[in-house]
Amino acid sequence: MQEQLQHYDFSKFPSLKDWIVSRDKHRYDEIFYTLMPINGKVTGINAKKEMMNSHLPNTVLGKIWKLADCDKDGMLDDEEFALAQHLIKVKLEGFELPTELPNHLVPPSHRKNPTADIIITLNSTEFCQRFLLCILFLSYID
Ligand SMILES: [Ca+2]
Repeated sequence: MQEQLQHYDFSKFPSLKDWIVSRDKHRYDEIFYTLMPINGKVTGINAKKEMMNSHLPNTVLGKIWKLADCDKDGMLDDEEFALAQHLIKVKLEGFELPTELPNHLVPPSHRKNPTADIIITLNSTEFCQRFLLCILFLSYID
């Protein structure tokens, strides 16, 4: 158990570009749409019924709910729901839940700064080339 915990380092997963939950999201989406979402969101009651199928204790489910309901509106959209299911899976596999949702687990549509993706993916060589082109261009104008 202890060893498993060490292997499951939440911070190691690649950041913003790759939302780990998206790997299984198609499966979670299937469940999501059986819960009769309204305006793209399932109610707390419906989501909780589904979460209780995991047979995890209520205290754990409450914790998962808090982590998954990113905008704290008492409903889960498809991404929040997928995140909840992901956290349930993590817990069922014997890993501990994070006390706060690490950035890389935050659903893409709930991230505060979506442009960070672009900045990070802009590789440094490309940046240097553009920078040099700018200098060249400016020296032409002079
Ligand atoms: Ca929500």
